Amino acid sequence: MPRVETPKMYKVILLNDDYTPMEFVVLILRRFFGKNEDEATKVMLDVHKKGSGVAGVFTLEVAEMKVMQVNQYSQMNEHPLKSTLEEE
Ligand code: TYC
Repeated sequence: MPRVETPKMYKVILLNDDYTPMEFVVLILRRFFGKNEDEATKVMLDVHKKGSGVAGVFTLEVAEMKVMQVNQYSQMNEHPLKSTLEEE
């Protein structure tokens, strides 16, 4: 058992839907997850094809904030895009 506990990490999962424009998902990945255009496009297409995908991995507080930001920003722009948390 290590003496210093490493914090549990959480995946922020993006969910696919039929209506959110691809460019908007790319924008989300750049704005909130620090991805460049190429990385963001790759993750977006992965989600589009497989139904869900990992936008990033964070400690609980940070992951919760990212999920809120994604869901709020999508709602504000009237897109159904949703994200959720999953323990790593
Ligand atoms: N499926 C969407 C489309 O065809 C694009 C999309 C990708 C939406 C990823 C959400 O998390 C998502 N416009």
